[in-house]
Amino acid sequence: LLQPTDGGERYELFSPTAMPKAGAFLWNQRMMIQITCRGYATSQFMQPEPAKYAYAPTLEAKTFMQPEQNYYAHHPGRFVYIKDEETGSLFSAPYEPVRAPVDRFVFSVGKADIAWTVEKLGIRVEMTMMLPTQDVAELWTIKVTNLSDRARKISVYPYFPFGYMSWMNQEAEWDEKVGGIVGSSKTPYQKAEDYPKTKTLKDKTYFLCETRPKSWEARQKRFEGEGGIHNPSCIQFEELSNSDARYETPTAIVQYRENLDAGDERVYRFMFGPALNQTEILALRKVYLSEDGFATASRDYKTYIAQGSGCLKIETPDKDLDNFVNNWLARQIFYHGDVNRLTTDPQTRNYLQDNMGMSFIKPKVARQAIITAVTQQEENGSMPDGILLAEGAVLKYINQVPHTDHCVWLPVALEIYLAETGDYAILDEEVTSMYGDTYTVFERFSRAMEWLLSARDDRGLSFIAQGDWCDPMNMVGPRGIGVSGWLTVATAYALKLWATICEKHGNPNVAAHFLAGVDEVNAAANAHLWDGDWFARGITDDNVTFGIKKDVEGRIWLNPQAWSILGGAASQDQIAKILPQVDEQLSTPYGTVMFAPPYSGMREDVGRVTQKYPGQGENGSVYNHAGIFYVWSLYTIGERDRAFRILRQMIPGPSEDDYLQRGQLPVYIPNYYRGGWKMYPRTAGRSSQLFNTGTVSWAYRCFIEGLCGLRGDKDGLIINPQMPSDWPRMNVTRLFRGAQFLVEVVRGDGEEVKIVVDGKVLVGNIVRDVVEGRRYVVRVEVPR
Ligand code: CEZ
Repeated sequence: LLQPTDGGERYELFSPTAMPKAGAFLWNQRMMIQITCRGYATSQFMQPEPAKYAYAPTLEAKTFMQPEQNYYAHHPGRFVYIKDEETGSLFSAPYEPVRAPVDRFVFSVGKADIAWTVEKLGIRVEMTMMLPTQDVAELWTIKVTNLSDRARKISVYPYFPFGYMSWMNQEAEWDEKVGGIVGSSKTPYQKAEDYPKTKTLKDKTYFLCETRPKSWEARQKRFEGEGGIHNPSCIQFEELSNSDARYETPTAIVQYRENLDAGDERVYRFMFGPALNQTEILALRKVYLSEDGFATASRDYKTYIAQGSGCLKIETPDKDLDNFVNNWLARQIFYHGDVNRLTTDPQTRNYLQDNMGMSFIKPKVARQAIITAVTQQEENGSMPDGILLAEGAVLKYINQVPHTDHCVWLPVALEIYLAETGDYAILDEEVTSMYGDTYTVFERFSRAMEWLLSARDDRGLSFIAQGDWCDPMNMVGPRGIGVSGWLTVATAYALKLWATICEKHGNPNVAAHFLAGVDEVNAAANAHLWDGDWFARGITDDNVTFGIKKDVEGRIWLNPQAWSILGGAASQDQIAKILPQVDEQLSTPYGTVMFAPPYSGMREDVGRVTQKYPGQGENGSVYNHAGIFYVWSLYTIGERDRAFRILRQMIPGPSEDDYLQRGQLPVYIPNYYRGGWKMYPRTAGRSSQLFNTGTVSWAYRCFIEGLCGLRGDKDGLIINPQMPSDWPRMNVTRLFRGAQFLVEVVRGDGEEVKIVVDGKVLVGNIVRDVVEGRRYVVRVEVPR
């Protein structure tokens, strides 16, 4: 079904039908594309707001990626039809639109390219897609080989549908000057004041051919004729009709007619993307559309992707795990942190968490993000719902709904950054905000923590307004009374982290002040939210506590448990009660669900989350972001086996059944897998296929600081591996502050952990004064 190749550099899938939605993604700072094994693609680019250049055949609302995206015959995609001119037989690569069973199929996902090999009728088609590092363009190579032992006559038809570009104005035709089909449109708008903005939008889509084709077609209807997309009428003729599209759905399809001797091959190159005008298209063509141009772009892009290789390589008894951690996880973090999910107003919590992951990859980026975030701190110390990253950007969609948790993520992100870099100097930097007030970073953080302390009710519980981490929990506190159980215990965690940083920065008084706050908040949580065996999720505007034993739906939620462990609200005794409840009520073979049972219908005092499909999204799925908080909390209390089990479940595989059920390749962690394991076993475990998720920064930290136990501190590197109890050994290479740590963890005979660094027994478990450029050889013996 599938396997890693090239030492884990690539993953190959051998069926277009077993996991039809399985796909992969590529990105650069201005665009991204997700493409399935069958050839369907979803892409967007920034100008500066997200826009498309290949559209659905009907008008699409402005959504970008949907969970479990459904694909239909006319979904945008990138395809090649192959016709045997002697017999008239037809197939297409990668698989759509013809859907003819092929003799051989390989979908090969690389870090810097995505490729297919498809064989049928004695013809091999190899398709490869990559992106340039700077420009918005897809670079496609299509190679066709005659595998049979006789001469063949075939036609090759690359087909890159443009879709319904605009209801105001759209057309397409072959443009001799640029050497390709160009679709032109006007982005629809209605308000006169929007006109100036639309003038500079890239409303053209180009499909450029390095080699001049024999014929072309730009009119979708004409191309398909009565045969339809699976067997287009136009392809039955000797040539395409060279017909333009005049306010008709535009498309791009071209024909190459070839006589191939046995073993002969042809290589074609194409470019696909958006542009403002012909000049821009010509410039792009000049730079890229040649063998050399592609080779240079490929080298550059590989270098770009390699910047996201991360700081950890592991060798454990679990080879599939090694593969994911060593090859794919850091890449996904790099995507998040380098392009901020391609939005101009990332949610503040996402922005901070995505960048906290960058602490392990490109710490300078993380540093800058922390500064950028506090530059947008409100005058009262709170944080806005989104961080504006482009000129003219505004808060949109979910960022117009008031959420009260954003300050929490400041110390969470900062702590990781400081642990990794030791750069406490950041705290003394002065930052003038967009409102004109000036404070040091230290002061800004303290102000944010004060705000968290202030945003509580008489009982000492944190107000929720229209949401906390859980975006769609919008009706618990719209009247300004309801409180969040999670945010309360999370406030304690944030204050605790901040107090620890204050301490290390030499501000014991401030630390003491916030530690007193921690105690106060935790006491309030215990007084009002402890339900006997776990913490409640919140209390509504009408003073109804929920997420408790007597609830039939939404009975126990993961987040309050995880964060009460982290923040200290949960005592040892309470933790001993919580963990088995989570095991029993929330565990599934695909991970730990974020609450159970899922809601079957609207609960008006909880909100939109209860209206999502049971087991989907926030309504009780295996929401990996919530799961990973729990994993981290388990590592902080030494629950190594529980932690590892849940961490491992975030990665698809390694059994074939598991892959089929999740339907996803192990090249990223998705935001959720379907829950409802007892209710709907058929769909449980199914991947959302969404690779935007705050999970990955935490997952990396769980591997580095939890499993491998190689966590930075102000003075050096703390060594505290937490191997699952059935592993005999593991080897780890960890880059840390410019030094390299080669760590071997084995089971020793002693009762205590023994650490030997460069042949000398280490007293304590911290390697101090780490020297840049040095290599440390560490051997850790852990008890059996
Ligand atoms: O978005 C995520 C957010 O990006 O949902 C998380 C939240 O913490 C992240 O910041 C949990 O709510 O609006 C919706 O209903 C969507 O479900 C989004 O909230 C959700 C999507 O999963 C994003 O892919």
